[in-house]
Amino acid sequence: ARHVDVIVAGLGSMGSAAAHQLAARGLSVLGLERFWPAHDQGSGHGETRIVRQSYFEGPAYVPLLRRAYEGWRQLEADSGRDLLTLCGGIYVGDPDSKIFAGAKRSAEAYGLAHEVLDAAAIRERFPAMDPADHALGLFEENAGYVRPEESILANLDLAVRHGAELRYDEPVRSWRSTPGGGVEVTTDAGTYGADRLVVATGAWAPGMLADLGLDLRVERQVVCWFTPDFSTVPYEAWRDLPVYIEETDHNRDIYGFPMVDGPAGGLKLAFFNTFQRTDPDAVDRQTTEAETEATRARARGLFPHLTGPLVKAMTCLYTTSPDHDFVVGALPEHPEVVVASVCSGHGFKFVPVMGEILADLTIDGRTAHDIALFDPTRPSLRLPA
Ligand code: PYC
Repeated sequence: ARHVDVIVAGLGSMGSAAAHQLAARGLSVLGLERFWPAHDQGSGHGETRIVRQSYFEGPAYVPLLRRAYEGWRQLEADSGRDLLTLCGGIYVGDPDSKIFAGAKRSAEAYGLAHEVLDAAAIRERFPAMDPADHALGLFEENAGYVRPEESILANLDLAVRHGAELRYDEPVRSWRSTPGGGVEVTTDAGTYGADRLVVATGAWAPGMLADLGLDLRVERQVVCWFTPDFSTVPYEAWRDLPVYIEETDHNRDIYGFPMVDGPAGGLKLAFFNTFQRTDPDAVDRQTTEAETEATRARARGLFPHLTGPLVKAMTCLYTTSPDHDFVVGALPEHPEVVVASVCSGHGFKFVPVMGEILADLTIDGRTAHDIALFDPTRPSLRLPA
């Protein structure tokens, strides 16, 4: 069988970055992708992804985010594409909410520039928004969004430019560790050998890792684009919004973006998580009116004038761990296999630094970045016996 230094399974958000970084460091790379470049079947589509640094999920992510921002600008320079727009971000909730208080904790721990706005100040600065009187917002100027499809294409182009071979429409059917310390990967087209395997198959990773007893879930999400009522709040107010996350009652957080594609493009927003477990091969990719109207009804708590027609809606998939932290690292049972694919719905903003980390782990078996939080051996990942 043909042999390469490293096979990257999955060429979406993380796999494209890994393939790029590994090829740039001189390894022979074979990338295998079940769909097409920058496809819309997984977790890397939908035109925009939030980037932010005052990270409510925990201060341990902040150093990685700082490095990721450098990486986004580097990727723009290397690829000649516009990827990152810093339009500001606001995280709204009660003073002791997970999202507001968590963002503040990270901002203070790392001295990140931020402002705390009360409800009246939020309304004044962002006239489309009408938060609850008791809510506070942490506004971070150094936040915004990236373009996911463009980012994936940038990494794929650069991977090829550095000599990677990328094969599409070729899902991995099986893999095994070989006695010599490498791996063998089988697809419908044949069997390939490699010294290392990077598993970046996103929603298909739990299936590839099914024997390892890890509690990994795939969840179906619904994302909507609505037309606001421009006669009450003018288009410019929607265009000039920051990215936003709002927490109100338990597990009904929403997030969204400014109108980035003109007045006809719609305001993109969604529930942060709909907690619908699914199978990536059997997921219902259609959305229903009940789902989109439930999203609108919740979002009108923050945007009362979001009353116009739905422009479009789509589904996407999260691959989630029980503690919602990522799973990144070599597998203890298979040290030649590096996993990169469980980002619990908040990974995209890390793409450039994740490419670096995956290349470090694959080549050196370790990285200077602190990824202790993502340890594949942590007890919270274990399925009950
Ligand atoms: O990471 O900001 C984020 C995010 C928003 C919705 C899902 N993830």
